[in-house]
Amino acid sequence: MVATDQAEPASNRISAEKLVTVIVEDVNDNAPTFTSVNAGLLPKGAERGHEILRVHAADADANTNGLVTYDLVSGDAEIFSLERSTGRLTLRREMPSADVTYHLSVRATDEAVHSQRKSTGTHLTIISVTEDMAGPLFTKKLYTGSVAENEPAGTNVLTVSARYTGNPLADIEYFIFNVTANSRDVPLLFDIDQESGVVSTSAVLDREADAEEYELDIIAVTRGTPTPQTSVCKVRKTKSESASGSHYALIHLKAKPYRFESVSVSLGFFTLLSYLPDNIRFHAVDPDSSHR
Ligand SMILES: [Ca+2]
Ligand SMILES: [Ca+2]
Repeated sequence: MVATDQAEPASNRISAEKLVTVIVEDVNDNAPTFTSVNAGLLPKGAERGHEILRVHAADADANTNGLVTYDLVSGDAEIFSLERSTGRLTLRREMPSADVTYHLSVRATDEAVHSQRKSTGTHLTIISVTEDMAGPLFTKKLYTGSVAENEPAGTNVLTVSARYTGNPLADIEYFIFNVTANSRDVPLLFDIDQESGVVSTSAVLDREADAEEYELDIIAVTRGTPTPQTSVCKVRKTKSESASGSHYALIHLKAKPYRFESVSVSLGFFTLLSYLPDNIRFHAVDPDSSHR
């Protein structure tokens, strides 16, 4: 820093120099943002301590301003335990029967000084599943959708749809309960509309930064019927490149032959699930890559 007097003429001015160190302190201007799925499966007979899912929220601030902890705000705290620092949601006690769907509210809060603390809430649906029933079918064995790379979050990719022949009018709801890339859990990059089954992006898909392959597991839950089922969709995003420079990525969703597992939900909101592991698959083709 230099201070100069305003003497005239300017050649008579005298100045003094001082070295000043400026410390920029982080302001807590970001609230945590959830990046984990908002549905989990609870298998019949799950034991005490069983991990259902891990909630995770990102916070872009530095140090304690970006350090996130988790709380279970409402919903059966006597059954579920949410580990404050890790976000692990586990069972507090053994679950002999699988007949309920639970709705939980959780909150992520950063560790900024109390007056500047920011938090975000989300809802979780925990769906009990067993392996002794069959249920509805997805309406197609092959779903195909496309989304351009760098499209904004919220771009529709495709729609999944299941019907229960026992009650074709039954309402079915859809949840994403698992997202993996190369067999590892990754942040949720897709949303599903609970009622319409429309799968959309929840972030900008960037081929260069993202994994080559994603798998997305979707469960369908039917209301108002006694027979439950579940279903799984696989998202696969593969690299390829073209000289066209058109920056376009296609995502195809493919269904494998159905394999039923699961499920009974007799109490609570939902009464029917359908479960089709390895059922559906996305392929993404990016003309930025040279080969298909
Ligand atoms: Ca923060
Ligand atoms: Ca900040």
